[in-house]
Amino acid sequence: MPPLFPALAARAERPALRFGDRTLTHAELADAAGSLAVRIAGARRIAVWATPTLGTAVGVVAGLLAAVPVIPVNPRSGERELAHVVSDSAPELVVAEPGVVLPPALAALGRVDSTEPGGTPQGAPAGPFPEHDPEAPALIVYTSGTTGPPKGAVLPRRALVATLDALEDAWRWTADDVLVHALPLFHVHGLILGVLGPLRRGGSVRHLGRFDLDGVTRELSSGATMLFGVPTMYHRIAEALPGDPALAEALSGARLLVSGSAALPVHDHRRIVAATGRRVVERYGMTETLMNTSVRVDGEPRAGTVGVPLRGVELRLVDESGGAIEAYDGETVGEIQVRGANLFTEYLNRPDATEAAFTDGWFRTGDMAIRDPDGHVRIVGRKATDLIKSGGYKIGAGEIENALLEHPGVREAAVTGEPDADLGERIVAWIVPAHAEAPPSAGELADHVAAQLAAHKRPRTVRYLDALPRNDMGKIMKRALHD
Ligand code: MCA
Ligand code: AMP
Repeated sequence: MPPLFPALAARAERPALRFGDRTLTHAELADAAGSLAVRIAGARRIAVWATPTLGTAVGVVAGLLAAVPVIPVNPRSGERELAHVVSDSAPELVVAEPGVVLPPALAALGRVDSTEPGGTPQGAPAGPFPEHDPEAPALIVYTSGTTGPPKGAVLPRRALVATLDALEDAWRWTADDVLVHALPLFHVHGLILGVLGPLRRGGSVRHLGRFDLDGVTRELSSGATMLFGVPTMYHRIAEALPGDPALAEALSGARLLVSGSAALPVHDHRRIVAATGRRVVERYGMTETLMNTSVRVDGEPRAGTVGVPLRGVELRLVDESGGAIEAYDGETVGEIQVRGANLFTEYLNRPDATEAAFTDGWFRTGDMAIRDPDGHVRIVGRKATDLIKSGGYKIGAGEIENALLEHPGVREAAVTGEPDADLGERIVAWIVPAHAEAPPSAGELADHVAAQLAAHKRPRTVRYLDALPRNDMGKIMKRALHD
């Protein structure tokens, strides 16, 4: 297979990565990742402690060079979630920034500090590394389901190439593009699109470390051409624009603004266009499928749609009886199913879940959509009410319920998502306290979930009840909660 990162192989002297004041050219990245690759070569799998830093990018690229599968780990994982990811994926080594203190769950693994070129002789040999098998696992990315702990989606090299090259086509993405973003590096959006994307094109990325409007303004005013974000970020931009002319000017100069991971409300699309003259392009993807559709830069601006299938992606809508819907009528709703080289190969250690995810070779996304006469896809909802999208993160109600039930002050718990202007949906916990006279506070329950699972999975609202509404079978009736 030709190199995943041609500019790296060619040792280009152009900037590749910038995190804060630390930068690497493609040639320097070849050295840094190449020398790290030598140290991890032969490992069965590695975890990368995915702080939003240069070392994470170097660690992941090193894994790809050495053909060692990489598990990017949320550095804010709570205890239970981290223990699950580590025992399920069984990495041999963990790559982390020098000096970072790792939690006990990772202590038993060998640790390798991510390197910078300063620590390596210039021009250190970056190989030779094994021949790369396109079907071999490149990354294992954990993603939540409705119940149970997150599953590891095994992403082969072939899927990374397919998705990144299809986006090159849809977005006219080139080596001249300079991307800015502030997305976490343990999910597809921030890591595969946001770091590996620019590297594959031979362009560059500037990561802000954390999202803030000043950083977006600064970078788009000083050479950055593209912005990637989740709808929460664009919502915050839309809110700020009327009082922030510098932000408006910076955005007006951008070549491409891309939103994904959840639906961007049309109201926010409109406010951004009105203040900047630039439209936001939406694309639709999933951890298991990488990118499926996008509005094309050379196509019609179509706010409220996720565009058309990307090159190489087959997409169909299927009705409840499993029949393909032929209509492009802007009204017949069906489940989106996809097929193509962009798909994952399996859920790690979960043949049952893998089998259930496919039907006749088509992957069931669980997203419900309609198709306009011109082929544009509009997502109208999702099949599972127990999946919540908050801030662009996919969160399963079941895992939060399980964590809440372990709190001694909780007798019964149900979790739902409620519309939220900023987060899209916010997590609401419905609690029957163990002792009505002394219920655990909302803050205590949020801290408990953050410590067990992850900060973004914490309930933002807690409502207390005497009993949960249940049907004759004893099943919690979640719809009745909101009534
Ligand atoms: C607050 N914090 C806490 C607690 N409360 N920590 C521990 N315990 C608590 N009880 C901390 C947080 O850790 C954080 O620290 C700070 O408070 C604020 O966190 P939070 O409230 O979560 O921030 P937010 O304002 O809600 O964040 C909004 C966000 C974020 C920045 C938009 O949601 C985000 O980064 N979303 C991106 C999600 C994403 O990339 N999804 C892609 C997956 P501190 O202040 O230090 O940070 S989807 C995907 O990949 C598919 C393929 C696709 O289509 O893209
Ligand atoms: P994840 O599993 O975290 O990768 O999230 C994938 C899910 O995010 C999809 O199944 C969709 O429900 C949702 N999603 C991603 N992009 C979009 C978008 N542009 N509009 C609406 N939903 C989206």
